[in-house]
Amino acid sequence: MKYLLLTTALALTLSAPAFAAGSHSGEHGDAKADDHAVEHAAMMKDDDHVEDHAAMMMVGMPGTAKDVARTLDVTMRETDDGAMIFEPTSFEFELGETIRFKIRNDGELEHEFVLDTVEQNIVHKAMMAEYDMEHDDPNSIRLDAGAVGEVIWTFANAGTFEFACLIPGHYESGMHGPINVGDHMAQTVVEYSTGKVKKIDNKAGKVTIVHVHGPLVNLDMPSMTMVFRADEQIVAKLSEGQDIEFVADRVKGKLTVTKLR
Ligand SMILES: [Cu+2]
Repeated sequence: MKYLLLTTALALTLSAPAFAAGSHSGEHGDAKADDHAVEHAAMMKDDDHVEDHAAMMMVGMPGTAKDVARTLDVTMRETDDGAMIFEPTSFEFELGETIRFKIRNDGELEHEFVLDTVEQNIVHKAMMAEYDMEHDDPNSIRLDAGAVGEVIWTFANAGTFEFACLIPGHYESGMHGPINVGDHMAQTVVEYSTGKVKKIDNKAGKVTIVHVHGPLVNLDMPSMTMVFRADEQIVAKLSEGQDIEFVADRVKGKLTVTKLR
């Protein structure tokens, strides 16, 4: 055990030769000094971790007012049948979006609004059950009955997160909901399908495209040979045999090429 601690201390200190020299003659005393070195190193590491945690979390980071893209009203209250709820019950955001949550406690009890991962909410909930602690971090706000407040938050990571009230018993009574942060840029990229122009019918404004590949996500169709409508401007850019990247959509009920690149 002592040897293990000594090894760790050596790895962390610049005065390694001095420790190594002393360890033969006065093993006991040196080992104690090393214990301190290790403890101190561990404490320093914890402090750093806390600072990182405050600035950037999985759920994102504190936002600034000038970046706010949307302001959303959130209410917290108890219901007649004994539940405790947030309204709305879920959120959808785009990656990088900064949201101003205007939160109102319409209930008769104290409530809080905390943004975090599901896992971290579980951890903090357990801590609150044990210590009756009160959070005061940028990702949360606690409000007395009738009070209003706001949290400005930037959702910097894609994924599924959670808003919750971690006051003992409240989460279990219904005070939590999912936050989905999507990667909109990725969706824009996959919108385009590829294919080869087989036939153009100028008069009818029709284009036959073969080897249609890619998602055509908005139409939910597999790749195949398909006939599309296209307006004059689109048709003018097409020639038979041409490989194209395009977006198709339903226009007046007909599959229509709406974008080319
Ligand atoms: Cu609550």
